[in-house]
Amino acid sequence: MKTIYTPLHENQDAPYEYIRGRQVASFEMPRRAQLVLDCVTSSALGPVIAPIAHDMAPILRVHSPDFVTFLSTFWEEWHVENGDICALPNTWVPPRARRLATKRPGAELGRYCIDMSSPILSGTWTAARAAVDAALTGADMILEGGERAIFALCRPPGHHAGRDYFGGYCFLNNAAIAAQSLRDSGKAKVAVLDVDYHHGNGTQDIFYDRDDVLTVSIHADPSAEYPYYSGYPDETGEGEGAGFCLNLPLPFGATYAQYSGALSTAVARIADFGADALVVSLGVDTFADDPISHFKLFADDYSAMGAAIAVLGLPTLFVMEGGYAVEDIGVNVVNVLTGFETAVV
Ligand code: Q9C
Ligand code: ZN
Repeated sequence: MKTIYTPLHENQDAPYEYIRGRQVASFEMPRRAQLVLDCVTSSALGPVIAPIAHDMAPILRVHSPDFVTFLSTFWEEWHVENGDICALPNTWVPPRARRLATKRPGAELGRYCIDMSSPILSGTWTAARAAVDAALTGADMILEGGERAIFALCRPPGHHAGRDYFGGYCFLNNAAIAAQSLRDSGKAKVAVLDVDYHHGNGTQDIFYDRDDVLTVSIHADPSAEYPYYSGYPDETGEGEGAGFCLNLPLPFGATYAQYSGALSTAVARIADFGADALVVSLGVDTFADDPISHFKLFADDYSAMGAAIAVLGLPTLFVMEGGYAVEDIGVNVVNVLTGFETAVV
């Protein structure tokens, strides 16, 4: 399996985030992707390839023009007012606000940002664009190269970013943009399987009214865990998309014994859907030692996870999402990918 990687992700290097009112060192950091790369390189997985630059068109198939304009121009305006300090909102749009447009970049932040874990820095746009390029290059290789599976080693992650908002360390939704690109290039039905510990709220939101992209997410019960306001089993899609969204929340403390049951349900739904291609939002923050999460998966469980996904027999694009036990995420990610490859018949 080929891995798509570029060091441009290092341009997103957040100095801090806020958890329970306290400023703490950011859990989402460049070293994450560097260590995953090291494990890929020292494994027998396959070659590492640089992404090909894509234009804005595939991004605008998923994100709104005003949001994309904001993300791509914001730093310049903020920097004039505030210098090199990273940008976090201190004001959010209240319910029933009568006016959205303002003259201040700080106020614009509160319109598009959903939390305080995702500061915008001078390099954020460069890094977010590079992550999209990695995911799109992977999608291209599946379409044109006839590859069975590709690993897009993306950073910053993407699954919390919606059509017109960012947060949860995510700016552009790499997996959703890749899924849409697969659709636009001829795959009639695409499934997104999100195994990150957190609900893939952005991906769900983007495809919620669509019957051509099935979204399935296995995650911590959102009544107790970020992103809180979505990820419940009664969210099943709307309009044309009714029945094409599946949420499988699990309680804190879930082990692979519980997780594998949800994964079987997810795989069965994707098979029943008749997907022509699969995008896996691959977070390994389900790991027992993850510093911000509460599941209990271990290294070997990730091999089993990869094998369970391979059973679908689909062209599969793995897109890196979360995972914050930095020293362990490389092994866990490579175990998923190797488990997948070993199981392929
Ligand atoms: N105690 C990803 O894994 N902070 N994002 C939550 C709750 C945001 C995680 C704090 C976590 C975002 C891609
Ligand atoms: Zn996560």
